[in-house]
Amino acid sequence: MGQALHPGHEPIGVMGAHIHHEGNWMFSYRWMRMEMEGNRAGTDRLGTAEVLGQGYNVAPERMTMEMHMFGAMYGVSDDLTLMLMLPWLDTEMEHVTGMGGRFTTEAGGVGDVTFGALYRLGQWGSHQLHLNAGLAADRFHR
Ligand SMILES: [Cu+2]
Repeated sequence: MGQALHPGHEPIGVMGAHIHHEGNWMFSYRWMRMEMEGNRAGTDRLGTAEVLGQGYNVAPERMTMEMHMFGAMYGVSDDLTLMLMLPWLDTEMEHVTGMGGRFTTEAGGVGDVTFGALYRLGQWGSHQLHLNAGLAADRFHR
């Protein structure tokens, strides 16, 4: 764990909210699980029968997504920090068919790799302004 300029101030899900001193490395691992259920049309909830009644052969009922996020940060200088984020995703979705059958689909793999740079524009007392620029590489998508 590296020494950040303002350590421990941001919530765990917020990426790139701090910069590092020159020569400092930080490695992180975050785990996230998301569960979704049901269907909606706009803001209205739709039951499975209503979805199938609209002419669809299959209606999804439930989805679970797990994300393992690996991250690395490096302080090139006291003003410039580079970031790399590599997510691994596992998704499972349960479906019901118009004939009453059930099946589950699974998908997993590497998500979008993100390269980022944080540049400190200025610091006033305990406040600091920095620029967060990122580039996502989605070459893993088909
Ligand atoms: Cu860091």
